[in-house]
Amino acid sequence: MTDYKELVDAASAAVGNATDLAALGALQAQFLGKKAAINAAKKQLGALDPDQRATAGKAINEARQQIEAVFSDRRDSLEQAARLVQLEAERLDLTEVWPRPARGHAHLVTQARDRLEDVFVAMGFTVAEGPEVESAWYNFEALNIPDWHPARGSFDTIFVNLGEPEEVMLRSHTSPVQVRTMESQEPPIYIVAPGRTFRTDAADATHLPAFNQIEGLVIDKGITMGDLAGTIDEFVRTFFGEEVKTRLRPSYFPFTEPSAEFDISRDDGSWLELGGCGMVHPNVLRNCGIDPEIWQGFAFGFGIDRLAVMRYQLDDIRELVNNDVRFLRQF
Ligand code: FA5
Repeated sequence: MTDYKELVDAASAAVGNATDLAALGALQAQFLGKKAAINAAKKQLGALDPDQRATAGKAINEARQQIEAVFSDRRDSLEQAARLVQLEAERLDLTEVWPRPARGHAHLVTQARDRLEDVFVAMGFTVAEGPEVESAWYNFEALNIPDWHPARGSFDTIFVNLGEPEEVMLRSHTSPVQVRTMESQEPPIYIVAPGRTFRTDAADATHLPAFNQIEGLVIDKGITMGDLAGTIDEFVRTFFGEEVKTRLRPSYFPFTEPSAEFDISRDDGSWLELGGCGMVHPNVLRNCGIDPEIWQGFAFGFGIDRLAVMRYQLDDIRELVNNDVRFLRQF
């Protein structure tokens, strides 16, 4: 009877050195395959006495089981290692890229517009809108500017090739939204209407052909010029700071009477024109179906781009549309 312990130890040592499943498979053929020592021993059992055969057979089976157990344990751990390698290889890196690419932000005219809306909404106004392509009725006539009126020329209007000549245009101011609002809402009315406006103006340090205005309109009972002055003063102080002063200067607009231009004070003591304003002309109220004997109101309109230039102390209004990222990033 052969001592099989050596064989089991040899298998165990060899298996311990197998570092992958392929190597283990080769060893398995060597220790448990047809030509393996353990199987050769089995074949020789027939030559033994029945007594010895039983004992030897039992020893061979035990040794075989031990060798199989050695292989099975090793296979388990190699398979587990192979799974980990595969998992690692297939792993998707879902962590964020760091440092993060820089995020964009709203353009400074949009920021100014948003802030203006906030300031007026806090004062009890709602935000209204109107189309950028307008008819002569909304842009001029309803606003008390008939086609013979010299003020029509001062708006440097960009006409659209539609309908009768000079009948359809890109709106030259946000004042048409006054008319649209009064036509569709019953007073009292407290609205602001920011939006894009267009004129044939050539671009220079203080002009753009496409710019932004914000319109304000209040229609209620017993409204006076004092309410207008107070509203403008309140808005300017909220937007620019307590130290900034406002003043109204007599002016002329066909759609307001009396009319004024409003200025804000600058650090050096000079004044900067921000926009126009006045008490809504009775003809405008009538054109919109509102009885001027019962309702009064004021309106104002000013340039948002000019306001941004003032607030951020820019040298040239064209900076706002050059789209130079190095400039825009600063705000
Ligand atoms: C008007 O447009 C009137 N609708 C304002 C108004 C509303 C008066 C309600 C009374 C009652 P004006 O043409 O002055 O007015 O323009 C108003 C403001 O728009 C100017 O003060 C200026 O801030 C801005 N603005 C005008 N043209 C340009 C331009 N080409 N580029 C940039 N801003 C401009």
